[in-house]
Amino acid sequence: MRIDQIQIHRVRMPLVYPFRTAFDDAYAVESVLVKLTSNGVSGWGEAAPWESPFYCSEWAGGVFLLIKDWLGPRLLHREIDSSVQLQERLAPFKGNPFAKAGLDLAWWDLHTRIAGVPLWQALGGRGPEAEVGADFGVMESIDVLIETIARAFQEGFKRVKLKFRPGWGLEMVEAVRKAFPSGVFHVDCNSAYRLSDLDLFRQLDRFNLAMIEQPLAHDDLIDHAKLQQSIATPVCLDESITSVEKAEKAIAVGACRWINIKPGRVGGITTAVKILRKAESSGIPCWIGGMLESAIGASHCLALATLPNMLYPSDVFPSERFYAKDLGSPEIRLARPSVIRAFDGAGIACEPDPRELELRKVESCTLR
Ligand code: OSB
Ligand code: MG
Repeated sequence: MRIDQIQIHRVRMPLVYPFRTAFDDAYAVESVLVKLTSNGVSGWGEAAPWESPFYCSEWAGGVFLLIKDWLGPRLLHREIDSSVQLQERLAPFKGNPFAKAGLDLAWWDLHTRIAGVPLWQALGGRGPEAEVGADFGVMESIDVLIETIARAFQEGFKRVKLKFRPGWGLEMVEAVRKAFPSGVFHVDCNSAYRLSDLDLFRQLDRFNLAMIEQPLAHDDLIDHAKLQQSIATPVCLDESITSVEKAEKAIAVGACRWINIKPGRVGGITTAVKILRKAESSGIPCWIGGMLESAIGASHCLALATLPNMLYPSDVFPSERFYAKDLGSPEIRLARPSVIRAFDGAGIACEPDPRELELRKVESCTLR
């Protein structure tokens, strides 16, 4: 298909409550929406690296500029008939997986809309539904956290992810495990620790966590491999897996026993699927992570979450958990406890709500 037009919007979406992690206390999520148009049909993508380079080295303002000045012009007025071709055209630009993913996701939505099939089906999903988990950031107190977790288990969530950072660490996990002796939990450290904290992770072993997500530096593989050799709890990599090559190396050196795949962080759906296949053939299970995307990016995540070898509930959430009104329409809702169902229709079957987009837009541009 020939890419006739590329529209880019940087948006700022206020959260209903602050999301506190090891890298930031966030009150809003910044994200970049990308619309590719071919022959009058459009597809949408989303890149949500957030407002500042705290999670990774990219940020929404930079992603906007990069797509506008460099990546977009490489695709505009060209025949891009496969996602492999799209990735090849973007390959000369080093790194910047979120920016590339914005375009890759939009291409997949466009391609599957033209083909008239749902994205999950085109990718080889098991069905339109995927299991999702609950996820809680740092809270006012451990008591509040425990009440919140109790509610999540009552609502039927099968696993709970806990943010873990200095001051909200071992003691918190100990209290949670005591309150819920058989609950499935894992912690996400968002790269706040170093190998010199090995003793802390050895102590975590007694709490029978499903995994420890990204304990060490955001770009490290070697120390994670050393850590994994020294503890029983599986290590799951998030930040460190930024490409197919990084995933291959992580697996080769034994840096993890799980991989959290975020289509944004790995450069798109095309690369996410490759990582998933490589992991599967190496006996490494995966699950889908999230960046608090709007329903648009969340729909792409959900489509990936329906694939085989996704063996842990995903971080895809009902819109209302984070947003008073989702920028994407329709909004994401639970189909039943712990399960979200992809929207019926071709592609992701989700688009920005025009009024909401107008309200949340920070800057926009159209390449034609
Ligand atoms: O590390 O997985 C992460 C949100 C923003 C940036 C990074 C991360 C997260 C989450 C939230 O953990 C996942 C979610 O609740 O969707
Ligand atoms: Mg994470």
